[in-house]
Amino acid sequence: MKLVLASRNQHKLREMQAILSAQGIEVVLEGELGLCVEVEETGSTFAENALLKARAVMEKSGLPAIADDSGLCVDALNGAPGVYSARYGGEELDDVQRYRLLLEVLRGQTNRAAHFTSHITCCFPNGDVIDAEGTCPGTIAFAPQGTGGFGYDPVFFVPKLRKTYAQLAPEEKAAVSHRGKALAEFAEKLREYLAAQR
Ligand code: ITT
Repeated sequence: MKLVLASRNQHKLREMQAILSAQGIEVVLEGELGLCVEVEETGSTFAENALLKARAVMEKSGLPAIADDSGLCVDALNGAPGVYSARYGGEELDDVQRYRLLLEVLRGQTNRAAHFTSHITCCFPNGDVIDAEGTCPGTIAFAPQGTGGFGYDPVFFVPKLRKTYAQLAPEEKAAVSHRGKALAEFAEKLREYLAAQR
């Protein structure tokens, strides 16, 4: 089965492909189909934004579309940046500037607890929707470590592995990450959904 990913984020595509291809699911970016759907992420939750993205691309392509809305929630910041993680500090910042800003804002803060959340939504042309969500607890490191991944990976420390996301190999990240957990739940629900249609 082929799913169109409602995203421009190549890193998300790679993480999704690595997990879903093992289930026989092909994921292609909307851009590969010549689509560039502008979606205003106006929701106040990851679930609302994932639905907005997946529905818009499903309607435009006429194909089943999947979206991930995700972000980093920091306890000492009352859950911020949360759904604003991609825009934290302003649209003009790059990933490195964004995590440096976070480190600066948390300077002197001893409560470093945080978690990542990923909400996955898949919309089908017949109106059916499958949802899944995963979280990963961690802490915000005092300095960046590692070069892998994207976004806040160098500053998100996973205590049980004693490494940041950016220090993990892709398959290690997938085994513990918010997106890995959400995609595992999604793959299971999709299997059940497809089996029920036979
Ligand atoms: P699309 O909306 O086009 O899919 P996006 O990057 O804008 O791409 P989101 O709106 O879901 O995606 O924002 C999620 C942001 O949260 C992302 O840009 C990163 O800054 C951060 N993020 C999410 N998952 C992450 C991960 O696994 N590692 C590091 N940062 C992550």
